[in-house]
Amino acid sequence: MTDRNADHVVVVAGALYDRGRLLAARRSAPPELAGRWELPGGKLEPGESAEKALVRELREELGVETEPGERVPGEWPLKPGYVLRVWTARLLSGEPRPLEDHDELRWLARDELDSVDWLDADRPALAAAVERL
Ligand code: 9L3
Ligand code: MG
Repeated sequence: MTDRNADHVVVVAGALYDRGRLLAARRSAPPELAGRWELPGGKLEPGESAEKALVRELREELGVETEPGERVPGEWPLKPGYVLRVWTARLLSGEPRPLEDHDELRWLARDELDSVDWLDADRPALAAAVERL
């Protein structure tokens, strides 16, 4: 897979779960997204597979090792030219810390998923993802 697909930049994000809870991350940048919550992840680099990108992004942003599970069916539009794709991911080692681009992390139980202000694209992505956890 390449970094672009049908002329869209692909952003991969992880529905990272551990012991029945899902990790939500609060963005600290850019200013227009700061304070909103997301499934952590980022842009594919040229020539990188989506799963590799996801593992790399979660390592860079959270300092953890993860194992991608299945792709959550669907694709959600972001800003013009960008689309979001989501994978489930299992925590292998480490305790997530907000190392990059986030200022707070929260493990949410299923009945707490609505307790944070998700980014617009992440809301439907999350709904699709939780059915597969
Ligand atoms: N984005 C939206 N939801 C997400 C992620 C990981 C990213 N779950 C948006 C925010 C940025 C763009 O995608 O506009 C690129 O993300 P990043 O590389 O800044 O994390
Ligand atoms: Mg990111």
